[in-house]
Parts: sequence; C-alpha cells; structure tokens
Amino acid sequence: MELVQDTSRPPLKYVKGIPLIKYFAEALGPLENFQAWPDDLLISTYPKSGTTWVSEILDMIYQGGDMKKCQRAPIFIRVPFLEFKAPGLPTGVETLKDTPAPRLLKTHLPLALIPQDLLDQKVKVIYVARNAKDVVVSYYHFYQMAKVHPEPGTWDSFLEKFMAGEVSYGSWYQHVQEWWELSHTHPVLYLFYEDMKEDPKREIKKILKFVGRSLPEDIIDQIVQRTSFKEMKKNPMANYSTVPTEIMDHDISAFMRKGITGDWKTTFTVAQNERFDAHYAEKMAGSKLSFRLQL
Ligand code: PPS
Repeated sequence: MELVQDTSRPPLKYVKGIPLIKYFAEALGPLENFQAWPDDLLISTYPKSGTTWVSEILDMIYQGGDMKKCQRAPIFIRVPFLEFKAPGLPTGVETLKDTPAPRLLKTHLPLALIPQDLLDQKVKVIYVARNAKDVVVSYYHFYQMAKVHPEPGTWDSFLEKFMAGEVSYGSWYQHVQEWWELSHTHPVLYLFYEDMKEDPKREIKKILKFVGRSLPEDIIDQIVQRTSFKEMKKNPMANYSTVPTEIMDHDISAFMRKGITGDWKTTFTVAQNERFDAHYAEKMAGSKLSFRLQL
C-alpha cells in the first residue's frame, strides 16, 4: 500500500527564536549562501501588508508600463519569494536562478534571518507596513486558506497568538520597528498600506524616485488603474489563483479578499479592541511609528 504523506498544516518551526512555516524554515539553509546583486531591489513586509500590491507596481515600473510583459508569469515568479518552499512547487532560490537582472525580490523575514549579503551590498529595500488590526484580520483569513500554516483556531485564540508573536514570522511589533530602525543606516523606502490606499499615484511617484526611474504621467495613471484592488483581484497573474488548491484554497477565502483599511472593525469585539489597544501601547511605547486605522 502506498503511504500518502500528509503535507498540509505542519506546526510552525522556530529558527533563532522566530516561528516560521515549517517549509520556509527548511528553505533558510540554502538561502544562507544567497549572493545579492548591487541592482537587486528587496520588497520587505510583515505578511498581509501589501506585498503583492507593491510587487505588481514595481514589476510594472520595471517593464516601463508594458502591461503585456507583466502578464508573462504569476507574481511569485516575476518577484521571487526568497524563503518560499512548499510541496510540489519550485522554491524561491530555484525561481531566482531564472530571474534576470535587475531583480525584484520578496521577503517577510525579520532582520535576524535576512541573508547577510543583502545588508552588506546595501541592496535597496522597499518596506510596506500596514496597521496591525487589519493585518491580523487578513492573516487570520490567510491562515485558513493557505494550508502551509497550522490551523488558525478560533479568531479569539488567533488574536492572542498574534499579540504574543506566535504566528508565522513572529512579532508584528518588532518587525515594523526593526525595519524602521534599519532605514536610518540602510537605503530603505518605508511605505504605509494606508497611504497607498489614500493616494496610490503619490506613493508610486515616491517609488519611482527611490528606484531612480521616471515614466510619463499617462503610464503612471495606467499603473494606478491596473494595480487597483479590483483589477488585481481578477488578474490570474496577480491573484494567486494559479497556486494548487492543496496549498491555497480560494473557496475558503480569496487571496484578494477585501483590500480595504478598517475591515478590523467588522471582526474585533469591543473587549478584544480594548485589550489589543492596551497591549499595543505597551509594545509600541517610544516608537515614532504611527498607523492609521481608518481613512
Ligand atoms: S502576503 O501573502 O503576505 O504576501 O500578502 P500581501 O500581499 O502582503 O497582503 C495581502 C493583503 O493585501 C490586499 N491587497 C490589496 N489591497 C489593496 N489594493 C491592492 N491592489 C491589493 N492587492 C492585495 C489583499 O486583499 C490582502 O488584504 P485583505 O485585507 O485580506 O483583503
């Protein structure tokens, strides 16, 4: 009888004290020898903060606004995800082998786990941060549909785990703060999801300046339009619908779920909100970072 191994929902694995999806933890070994190229651009985020959105924007910029070229492959091939590993799919490191310069790279890793060469080579980083309440709600739905995660349990218990830094990639509080600190000594453009929602064109112009490129106004307008939530949701090259159902089940929750600011209000109870706010104030005491919870 053939033994069918159940590869879904393994427990998180701790690396240097940080909990990670088991497969991603296994991918860190090969990543240690990662060699950065000076013209690499790293997109760094805590999960569910706007990674796919800013990745799509950057690919469109790099392709000079040629929308056809941006249809050449799914976003996770166009922008390799450094620590990615999942049963039956190419790893991030494998995908990188076929990626020509100038490369766009994605990671969610905290600084303790980032390949050192990216820091040594002073590779430019675009960091996107999103308010913690919308992140945790989005993450809860993502845990349900992306089966590389453990079972999320109830919303209440997931919220507790998030606050304790016991979800994949660990503490949101530490992540947003340490990358902010890095921006004082390393070329980091620190963006906010809420600002992108408020005025995507303004934020795209900041990105263009940071990457040292310029595009005609009408092309920028096209990028704004083609990277809207509505457009990306129906674009199979951006919406993760090409990932096998055993890994991501969009019938449970779509990857492109709501794409708004303030959705947390439909999920947090009054008691959860009070508890979260008190804990947040402790964790972020002394931080200069401030997040908008609604627009
Ligand atoms: S991941 O899995 O960590 O890489 O996910 P990430 O791409 O960082 O975040 C997914 C959330 O971003 C929303 N999203 C967008 N919002 C606005 N506009 C655009 N174009 C867009 N694209 C993706 C996506 O819907 C997820 O948020 P929620 O709140 O779950 O809808």
